[in-house]
Amino acid sequence: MSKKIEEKEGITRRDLLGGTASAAALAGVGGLVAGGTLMPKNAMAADGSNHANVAPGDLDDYYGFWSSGQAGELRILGIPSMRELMRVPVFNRCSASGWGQTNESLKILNEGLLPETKKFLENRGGTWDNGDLHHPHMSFTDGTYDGRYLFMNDKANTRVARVRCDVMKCDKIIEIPNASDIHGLRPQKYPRTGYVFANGEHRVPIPNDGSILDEPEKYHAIFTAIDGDEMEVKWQVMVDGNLDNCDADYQGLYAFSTCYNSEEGTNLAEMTSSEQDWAVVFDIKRIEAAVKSGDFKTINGVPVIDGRKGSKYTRYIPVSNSPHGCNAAPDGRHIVINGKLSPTVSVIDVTKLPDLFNDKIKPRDTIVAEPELGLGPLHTAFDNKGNCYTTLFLDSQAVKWNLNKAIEAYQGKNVDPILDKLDVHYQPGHNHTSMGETKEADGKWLISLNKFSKDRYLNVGPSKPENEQLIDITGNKMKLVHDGPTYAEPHDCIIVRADIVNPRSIWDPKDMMWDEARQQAKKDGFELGESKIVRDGNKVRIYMWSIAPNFSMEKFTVKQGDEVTVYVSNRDMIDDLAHGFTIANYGIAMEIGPQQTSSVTFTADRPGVHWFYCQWFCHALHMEMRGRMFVEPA
Ligand code: K7E
Ligand code: CUA
Repeated sequence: MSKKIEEKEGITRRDLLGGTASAAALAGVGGLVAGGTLMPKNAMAADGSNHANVAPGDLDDYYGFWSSGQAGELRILGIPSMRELMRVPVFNRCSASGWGQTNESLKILNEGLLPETKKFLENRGGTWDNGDLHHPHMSFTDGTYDGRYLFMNDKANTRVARVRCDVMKCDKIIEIPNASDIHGLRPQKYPRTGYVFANGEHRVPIPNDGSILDEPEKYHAIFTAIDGDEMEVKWQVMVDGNLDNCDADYQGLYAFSTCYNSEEGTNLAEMTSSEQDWAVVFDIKRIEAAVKSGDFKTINGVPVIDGRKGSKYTRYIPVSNSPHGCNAAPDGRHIVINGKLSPTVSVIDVTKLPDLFNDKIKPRDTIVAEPELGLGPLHTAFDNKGNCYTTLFLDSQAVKWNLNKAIEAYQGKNVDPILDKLDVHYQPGHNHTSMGETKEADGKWLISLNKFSKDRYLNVGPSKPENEQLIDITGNKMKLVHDGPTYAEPHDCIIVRADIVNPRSIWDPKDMMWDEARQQAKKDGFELGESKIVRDGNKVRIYMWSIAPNFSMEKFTVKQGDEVTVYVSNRDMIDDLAHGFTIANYGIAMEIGPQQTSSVTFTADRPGVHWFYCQWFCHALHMEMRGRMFVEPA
């Protein structure tokens, strides 16, 4: 702890705030409260060590954006409190918000699917309702987060999604053609996003039409560049081996992917048989030139460039068997490739890549450090002092090491790059530091996302939560300050300074999210937000509004067999005043945030009286906020 901070130690946060939570008062202490450099006395654990207490009413310093793995959603946490703030449905079906049922969400979920997938889903409800979300990353401008979008992958159904940071809702999902099972995903850091790079992990035959099984040489892995503004695939590169994780440099010139299974095997023994796999480097400028000059094959409407060995568009840098994480250091120069089956990480120097692509040096000449860190290195995070933090899956540890010392050791100097090791509980996968994947890495907090919690919590049965640990990295030694259980299975997260993220509090009633509803109302002769019933053959459109605690209709009548669309426009303008619309015994439920319009379409095939009610608590008379749908028997 620095002297300056010790001088401040006698002051509690409550003293500073005069008993109320106020951002202005916090700003008045020169930011010392932020990020754990000054821990107020009332936030001290019994043993005197820091813990990451954020008092009731106080706001966190960072947003954490969390994946949820096979749960399919994005989660938002406050850091350092680790309070879960929100769940944003993306690839999952959400009962609370109606995601996967409202017309607005179904449009987003379905319009970006490939024709053959749409066909496949025809007899399966028409939409995917599962996904495997591993890697959430924010859009960048000039090497740091810009607060526009979050991008994320779906490993289960080969998709990439985007979440708008102004409302924290998913607005685009696309299925990636030619690739199979999108895993690694990173946005371009410079000059901006720009591209979103996505790895197709599993190798499949192209075309995958059932004519090929046991001819692995006809299987391919595909690296994809998506335009993050348009959410369109711009180009793809076919590579040898498979693709695992990826990252981009800080110059906008290269992208990197780890490859396990350079053997191109189809079973475990084959996939791990050779001593070395590789990292693939993609030369973005050369690839863009190839797209312009036509040096590609169009497959399923996308330019696919041949980046297999010997291609001028890629280079393969040999590293030890089965590397996993791929992390660009905030120094803008080094890329850390994490060994997984090897106890080492390999550090690539991006300034050597032009020579590599011009064949002046050998692939291994780009490696400038290869420290041995411990067993099972999976992912690496960074602070602002040239230090790296790597998860050791098998050792159940976080290891802190110095990049420059590792480079010196590789040059033959007798220095030990390892600075500290900390036990984590247990088996960490990803880790992440505050702002650590940007040039504004600030060295305050490290999160270790541990795959097992075992004995850390009350036993909840054979299914146990994962355990995510918050580690203070402001000192020389890492200090564990918080355990946080999470449900299946956050692979990855990012920690973003709160000032970068500025969502709206209520919707813009003109938002494009429900533009189809707006256009339909116009066709029906009025403005969305009015209360009307429109019959159009056997199609009935019910337009209603809600203002707490009322729906604009106490009842409406349709005929059995009608196709009914209910549009609800929430006309409340009050912060946090969401309504819901549930039709009992019809399986219908959706959320309508302040100034939002949501709609749902269903067949009224059950006659009788069906209460509809508001299921988001909104008013003292919330229970009374209801009405009847009467379905006349045919
Ligand atoms: Cu779990 Cu990033 Cu999918 Cu490593 S990946 S752990
Ligand atoms: Cu409206 Cu509850």
